[in-house]
Amino acid sequence: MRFLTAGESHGQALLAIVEGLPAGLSLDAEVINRALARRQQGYGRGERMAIEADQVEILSGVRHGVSLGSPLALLIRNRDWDNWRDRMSVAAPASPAQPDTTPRPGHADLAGVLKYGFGDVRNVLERASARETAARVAVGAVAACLLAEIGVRVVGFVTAIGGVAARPVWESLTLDEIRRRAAESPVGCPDPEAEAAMRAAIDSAKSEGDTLGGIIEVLADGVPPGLGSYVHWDRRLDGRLAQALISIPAIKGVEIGPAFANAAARGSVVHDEIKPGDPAQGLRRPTNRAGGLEGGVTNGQMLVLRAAMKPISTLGRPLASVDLSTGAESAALRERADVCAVPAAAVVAEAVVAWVLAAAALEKFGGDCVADFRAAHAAYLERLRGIVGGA
Ligand code: EPS
Repeated sequence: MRFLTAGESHGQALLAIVEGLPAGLSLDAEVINRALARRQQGYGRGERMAIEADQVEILSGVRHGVSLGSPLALLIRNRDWDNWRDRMSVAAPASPAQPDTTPRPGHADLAGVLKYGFGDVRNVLERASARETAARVAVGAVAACLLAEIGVRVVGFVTAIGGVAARPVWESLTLDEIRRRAAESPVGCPDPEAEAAMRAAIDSAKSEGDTLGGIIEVLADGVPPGLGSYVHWDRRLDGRLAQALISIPAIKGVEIGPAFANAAARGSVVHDEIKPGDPAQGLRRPTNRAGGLEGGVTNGQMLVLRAAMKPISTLGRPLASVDLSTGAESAALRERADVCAVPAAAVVAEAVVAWVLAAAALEKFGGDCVADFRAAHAAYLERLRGIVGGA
């Protein structure tokens, strides 16, 4: 299963094409729209989100609410396109707008103009924009539908904004409860006590023309052991998950389980002992410090991933830059932008993890149609039940 996206931030639309989705999967645009709406929310978002009301149009691959096994084409129109028809026109305009020539430190601006030979930073920032993540959320919502067929659930939420960290209240909650709390929180965080301090940090950054990053956690339960493989570097699921997470704009670090704390501890208190007794496998793991992955393969434990997001690079009080048209020092370009998009990035992180897990599950269980996929999954779990003492 694979997908591609297309679209510029202020172009006509975003488009995603998903290939390899099995036939027989119930798909409802409203399920995708709910994920899109979650991504649009979050304290600290800018004015753009008041313009957009992201809705998916399923153009192909579904008939009568059920996937056909043919390519799925998903379209999300940009409402803001109406305000950008001239500046973003496909055909050459009669009188072109002034180019943007002062790249923002931290954005793709400078690297992009150097790489592609552009004289206008806009040619870079339109595609480098995090607007593209709306398409990934739509694709991730489809992946989550496939995962639900085998009882896998994924949830992403915020654990820190700026320097404000939440208490780990979610450790005693079900994934559904975490999801509910995160969805109700304006900062996407299941700890209501941290919320006020996070909002205050965002307000303070905004009033000073500044921006904030934060930390996201993604959990997945119901993940069967055996997704991914240790046989080649590019089949290791830890690597694939880290790549997917770090490909989200502004994500700069990924952690699997408490990886950085583990690095400071001894092996005897890091590795999860194996004990007899779980009804599903005959084995159980009293701890989960591996974050659900050993040897690049899922081990049947809860998947625990964290991602660090840097502060957004478009600042109200811009940093120093150079005007590429003159070579003179100049403040970096100032665009309308978000102060903090960590809550939105948590929804994106959930989507990309769902995608990687769905793709890995499809590799493991195969199937041109969902019934085959489910049957292979059930047969596999049945084999695992007899594994202890049977080998
Ligand atoms: C973004 C800049 C802002 C964000 C945008 C990402 O957009 P605009 O320049 O139109 O105000 O709102 O994010 C989205 C549009 C979105 O849907 O998440 C950037 O420069 O990356």
